[in-house]
Amino acid sequence: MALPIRILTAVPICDGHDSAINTINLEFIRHGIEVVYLGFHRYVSDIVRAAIQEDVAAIGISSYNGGHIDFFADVVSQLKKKGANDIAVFGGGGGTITHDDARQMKHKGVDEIFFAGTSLTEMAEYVKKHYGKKKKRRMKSKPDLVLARKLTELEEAAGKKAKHRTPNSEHRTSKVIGFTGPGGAGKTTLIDELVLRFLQRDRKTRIAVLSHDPSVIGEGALLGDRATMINSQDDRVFMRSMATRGQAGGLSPATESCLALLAHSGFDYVIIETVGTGQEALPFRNKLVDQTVLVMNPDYGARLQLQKIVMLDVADIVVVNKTDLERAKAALSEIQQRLTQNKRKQEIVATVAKRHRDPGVDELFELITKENT
Ligand code: B12
Repeated sequence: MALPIRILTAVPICDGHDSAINTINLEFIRHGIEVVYLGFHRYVSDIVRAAIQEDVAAIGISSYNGGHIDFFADVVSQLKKKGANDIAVFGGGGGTITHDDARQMKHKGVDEIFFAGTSLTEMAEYVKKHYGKKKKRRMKSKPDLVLARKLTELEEAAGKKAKHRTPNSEHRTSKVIGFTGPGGAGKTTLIDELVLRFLQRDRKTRIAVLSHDPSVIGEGALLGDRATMINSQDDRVFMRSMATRGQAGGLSPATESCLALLAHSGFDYVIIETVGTGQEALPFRNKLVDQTVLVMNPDYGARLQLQKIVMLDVADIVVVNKTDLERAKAALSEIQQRLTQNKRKQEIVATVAKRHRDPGVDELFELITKENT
C-alpha cells in the first residue's frame, strides 16, 4: 500500500486567521494526507525547522496578514539555505493575495497560490498530484535533515514490514521517558513545559520528542501536537510527529525503530508521547523507555474506574494534571489509595501544566532529572 503524503501547514506570524487552514486540513486528511499542523502566529524559522524535522513533501501556508510576498519568499529561501529545497511551498489567503502578488511569489520559488472560490477538493487533488510522487532525495549533511530522512526510511520500512536494523536499546545514550494517558489530560502541554525547563537548566541540553496521533492504515491524519507546543520551537529540540497508521495501543509500527535511532543520536533526553489511550493500554513494553509517566485528568469518573486503568500498576510517576479543577482533591486522594495496592515505589505529582511556572511541573521535572539513567 502507498504510504500517505506528509505535508506541514501553518499560519504566519502576526496572523490569527486559522479557520481557513483548519477547514483545509480536514479536507486534506479526508483525502488520505497526513497533515502536521504547526498552528498560527508562527515564525519562518519555526515553519522551516518543523518541515525539515517532519520530513514533509511540502509546506502549505495560509496567510491573511498582508505580508505574504516576503513571508513565503523567506520560507523558500531558508529551506534552500538549510539544504531542503526539495520541500515545496504553496498556500493561499483569499482576497488578500492578488494575482499580481501570486506571480511575484511564484517567481520567488512558491509552487502555487489558491485564490478565493477554489474548491477544497481541487486543493486536495493538487497536493495528491504534485506531492504524491517521491522525489529522489539526496542525503544532505545537515544533522536534522539526515536524521529526519532516516526516520522516514524507518517509517517506510515498518509500513512494508521490511526488516531494518535497530540499535540496541540497552546501549542507548539518551534517557527515554514515556508519557501516556487519556486524551485531553494535557500530555502535550505538560511535555512542552518540561522542555522549557530542560532548555533553561542547561544551555547545551538537546531534547527529542516523538509524538503520536491516531490514524487508520493508509488514511490521513491530523498530527496536531506541534500546534500546542510553544517552548519546543527551538533549535535544540527535535520533534517528530507520527501517525499510528492502523496500530492499536498508542504507538505506531515504526515507534520502536525510530525511538532506537533517536536514543542513539546524541540527545540528552528522548520524550515519547502516546496517543490518548484507554484503560487497557500498556504502550511501553520490552524496556522501550527508562521511565513511564501516566498523565491523568481528575475527571475519570467513579473511584471504581481506577481499578481498571492498568497503567496505574506499572507507571513510575502518576501525574494528576488540571488540579485547578474542583474534583482534584478527591482525585488525588483516590489515586494515592489506588497506588498503595501496588506495593512498589511510585510517585504521584499534582500539576496545572497550562499555568506558567507551576510548582507541580517543577516537582515532576526534578523527579525526571534526579537520576539520568
Ligand atoms: C473570518 C475572518 C476573520 C475572523 C478569523 C477567525 C479565524 N479564527 O480564522 C476574525 C473575525 C477573528 C477576524 C479577525 C481579524 N481580521 Co479578518 N477576516 C476574516 C474573513 C472574513 C474571512 C477569511 C477566511 O477565513 N476565509 C475562508 C477561506 C476558506 O476562504 P478564502 O479566504 O477565500 O481562501 C481561499 C484560498 O485562498 C484558499 N486558502 C486559504 N488559505 C490557504 C492555505 C492553503 C495551504 C491552501 C492550499 C489554500 C488556502 O482557501 C480558500 C479556497 O476557496 C476575511 C475577509 C474575506 N472575505 O476574505 C477577513 C480579513 C482577512 N480580516 C482582516 C482583518 C484586518 C482582521 C483583523 C485585523 C480585524 C481587526 N482590526 O481586529 C483581525 C485580525 C485577527 C488576527 N488575530 O489575526 C482583513 C485583512 C486585510 C489585509 N491583510 O490586508 C480581511 C481581508 C478583511 C478586510 N477586507 O479587511 N477575521
